[in-house]
Amino acid sequence: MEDKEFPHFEVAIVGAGFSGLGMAIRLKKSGQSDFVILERASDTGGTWRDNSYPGCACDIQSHLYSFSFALNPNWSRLFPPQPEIQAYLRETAARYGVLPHIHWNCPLLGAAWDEDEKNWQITTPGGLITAHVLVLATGPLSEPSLPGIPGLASFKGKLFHSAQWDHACDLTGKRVGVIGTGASGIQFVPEIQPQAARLTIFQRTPPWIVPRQDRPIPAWQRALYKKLPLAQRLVRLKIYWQREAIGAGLVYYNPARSKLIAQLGLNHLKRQIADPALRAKLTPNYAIGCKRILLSDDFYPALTRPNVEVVADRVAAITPEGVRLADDREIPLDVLICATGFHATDAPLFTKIKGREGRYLSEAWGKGMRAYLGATVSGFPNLFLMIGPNTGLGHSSMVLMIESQIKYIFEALRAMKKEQIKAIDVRPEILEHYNEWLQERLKGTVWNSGCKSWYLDKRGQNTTLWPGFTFTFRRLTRHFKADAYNSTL
Ligand code: NA7
Repeated sequence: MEDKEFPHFEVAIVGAGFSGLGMAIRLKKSGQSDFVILERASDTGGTWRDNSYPGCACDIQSHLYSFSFALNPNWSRLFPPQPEIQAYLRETAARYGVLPHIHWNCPLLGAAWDEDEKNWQITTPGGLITAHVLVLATGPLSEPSLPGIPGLASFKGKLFHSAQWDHACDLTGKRVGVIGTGASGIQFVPEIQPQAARLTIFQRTPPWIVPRQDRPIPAWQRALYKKLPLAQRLVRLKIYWQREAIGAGLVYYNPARSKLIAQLGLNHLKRQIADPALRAKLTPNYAIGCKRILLSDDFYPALTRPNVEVVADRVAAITPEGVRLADDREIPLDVLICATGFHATDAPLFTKIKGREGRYLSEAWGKGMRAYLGATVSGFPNLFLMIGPNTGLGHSSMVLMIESQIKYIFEALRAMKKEQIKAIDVRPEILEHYNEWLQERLKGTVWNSGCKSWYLDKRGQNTTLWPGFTFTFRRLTRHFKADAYNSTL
């Protein structure tokens, strides 16, 4: 196949969320314009576009949840609400001139490595394009996961996932069911509770919840940050180190210390829930931090309202009328909302990326996701992943990890250009060794302390989180490690 028949780009980035836009901005800032962004939707923002449920906000403080090169003095609250994050991303993309590079409504349907041409052949609804380098900036929280409960499809009422919120669905006076009490569920429950006639929360595992203590950022502070950006940088730095300190507690798991920290959550629960039976239902029985620690001041109070019931019994089936519990109790519903998370370790996209010798990413990851520095996979030349395996954080802003990856990928591209390298492919033994090191380090962390969470794949392997500080990852990714790769000139 002659690639000159098709539009060709030096770099194709898939996804216009935080990481894809950040990568594109880096290229643009260096004067490069031979790149395209393939975006499946019609707006920027990625997960911050899709998750538009009521009350959606980030649980990392605003000042740390932005690019280091584009601080935003206008954040209205300590924790940024979803519409502000989305607006920030849109404005930043526009400011740096990357919007014209975006092909909208253009999902990647498939990508195959062409060994002869040393290119990626990328199939889109608009036809084939080729790119020397493919960057998957699709994020781990982009494919909503519906629960595999029998009968889900038979439900006759309205059913939707929290990441695909049906804003046309008026919940006023309705019998509403919510499956899931993770980060998403606990944010929208207090928002919809006043509207619903009855609200039933189906909880499988109680989360650890600690006070959120969110508040508006006063106008004078915003004015100060605008006038004196250094002031905002100092606040950011303070938050950064506070969060790294929390990270130490998660990475170096110590059961005795963990029990002390858990007291924060138990006190919060005790303060907000007076009913001992409800409190017992909501008390977690695993180490704090093993699943993501949630921040909320209004979830527990919402559960005490007369129109709310927390059901901790197992859901046996979904029926056309509602939910049937394991003890045969039927709960009739008009609306069922699944706040059941994402395909973080088994995204359908993995079955669409075909590397050397016709091997799909899903096959290469048959025993679990792995990528050198979360970015490169053996047998997939010139492919870079952003927020790839084991780059997630349990304690701080993902933007920090994204910026480290941007730097690494940018350095790689620069080295390839300088040395006139056509293809780089991470050496299998390097990837193997790196992954062994990661898994060894993860053994001592709270995430591997015995609970089930989305951080673990179906084999129970932690393939999502970075077992350390953000500055360690930054140090490791500061320079492109050419020696770790087989290069084709
Ligand atoms: P999460 O954190 O993955 O939470 C999903 C919730 O849904 C959690 O309470 C799950 O219970 C529950 N769940 C999932 N599947 C089922 C089934 N089959 N039956 C009953 N309950 C189920 O997703 P979120 O969207 O809340 O948050 C995702 C991340 O986004 C979050 O961590 C932040 O980093 C941002 P479980 O605890 O597994 O028993």
